[in-house]
Order: sequence, then C-alpha cells, then structure tokens
Amino acid sequence: MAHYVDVEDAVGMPGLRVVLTPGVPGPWSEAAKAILHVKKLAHVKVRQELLGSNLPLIRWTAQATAPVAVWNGEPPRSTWIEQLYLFEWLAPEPALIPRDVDERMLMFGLANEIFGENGFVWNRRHLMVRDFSGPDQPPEIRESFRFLGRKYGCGDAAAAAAPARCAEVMGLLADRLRSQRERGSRYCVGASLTALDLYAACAYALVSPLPQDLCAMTPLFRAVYTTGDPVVRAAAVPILGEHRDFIYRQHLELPVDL
Ligand SMILES: N[C@@H](CCC(=O)N[C@@H](CS)C(=O)NCC(=O)O)C(=O)O
Repeated sequence: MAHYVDVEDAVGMPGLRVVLTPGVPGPWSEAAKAILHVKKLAHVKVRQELLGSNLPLIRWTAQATAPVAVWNGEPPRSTWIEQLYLFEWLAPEPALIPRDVDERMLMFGLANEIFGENGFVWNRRHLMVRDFSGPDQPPEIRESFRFLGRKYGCGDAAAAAAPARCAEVMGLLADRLRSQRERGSRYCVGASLTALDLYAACAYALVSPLPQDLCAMTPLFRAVYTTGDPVVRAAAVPILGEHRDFIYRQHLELPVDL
C-alpha cells in the first residue's frame, strides 16, 4: 500500500503534497495519481479520512474532499482543472494538454463532461446515492450515502436525470474514440496521450472497475462502483472498456496502488 502522511504533518512540508483517500479508487484521485505517474512528479501522499470530519484538512484547504494538490505555500488546488495546470507547469513533459487550440478545446470540453459539476462522475455518484441510501441498506452504509446525497445535491429529480446524463457522456466518448480509431489513433484526441485519456480511463471504474487482481477493492466498494443501471449499462459499449484497458496497460501503474 502507498505511504500516506497525516494532514497535520503535511502542512509544514515543502514541495508537492497530494491529499488522497487511502484504499478507494475514486476517479478524481486516480486521475491525479495517473498524471503524477506519467509525469514522474515527486510528491508526498496525504491521508483524507473517508467521510470523516476531516477538520485538519478543512483548516488547511477550506474543504473536505479529495484529491487536493498543495504546492509549497500556494493556495490548495481542490479541482481537477487546477490540478492539471499545476502538474503541467511543474513537469511540462510529457505534455498532457494539447498544444493545438482545436484539440485543446475539445479535450477540456470532454474532460468537463466527465469530471466537471453535473458531469459523468457527478451523476454516477447520484446513482450510488440512489442505490445505497435506501431502508434496505445497513444503517452505516445508508447514512454515509445519505450524507453524500445531501452534500452533492442528490434529490429525486437529480437521481431521475442521472442515468441519461451518464449515458450521454459515455456516448460522446465512444463516438470520439470511434472516429479516432478511423484515423488510426487509440487516444481520445490527436495521436498521443492527453489528460482526457486518463480521465476517461479512471472514470470507467464507475461502470466496471478493473478486476480484483489489478485493483483490490473491498466488496462494498466493488458493488458500489459496478453499476447495474440499465441505461448506463447499455451505454457501456466495448470501445470504452478497451480504451481503459489500453491506457492502463500502456501508461499507468498496475496493479493500482491504493
Ligand atoms: N473537488 C473535486 C472533486 C472531488 C470530490 O468530489 N471528491 C469526493 C469523491 S466522492 C469526495 O472526496 N467526497 C467525500 C466527501 O465529500 O467527504 C473536483 O471538482 O475536481
């Protein structure tokens, strides 16, 4: 297992510190780790307490989620887009943001569909809340998901809209990968790896996680991450899983180190 330090110890350290949730392959956190891996960026991993009060983290970063990236005395970066710009600045090569403006607009547009507010991951979380906060669940699990539901605005309307929204983003990605394949590329944009490939690959864990030997998850998390929603399952066309497997095999660390 990766080595994590406590927030209290990390605050006074220099350099790059990245707050993550040990043992949980959350897409935003795995994507931050993927970028750090590809860029070989030295960093200290810092522990977020899953669904804990995280008071030291709130004092340090003014929020409680993971991931967060903190560079020296600069303001903490708690969103994927700020983190990408920071990592790209600290280690410009290999570049994960396309230099071509059309490719760049395409990449950030699709990345926002996957990772932005009301994007794929956000809506997939609504479905987790829907499926794991009912009265049939053990109280501890039910309360955890109800907490997430309150925090991230998951009411009945949001849950009802979520499957189609997830499927919409998956369809956009699948179309993109198909047209790239026709041009002879296995990547989402252009001819080489970009951050979008990492985001798509990490987000796919919320449809079908990597097998247990490549990503060891507790039975609960495996159940939560594997969706049985018929609309989302219908959108899970093979090219999406093939792309995820290709990106992990070619560019990322396997088995996943949580
Ligand atoms: N702030 C990140 C997203 C991070 C995020 O939402 N993390 C969630 C994953 S479920 C989290 O840590 N939730 C636990 C909590 O809110 O206590 C971004 O917008 O890029």
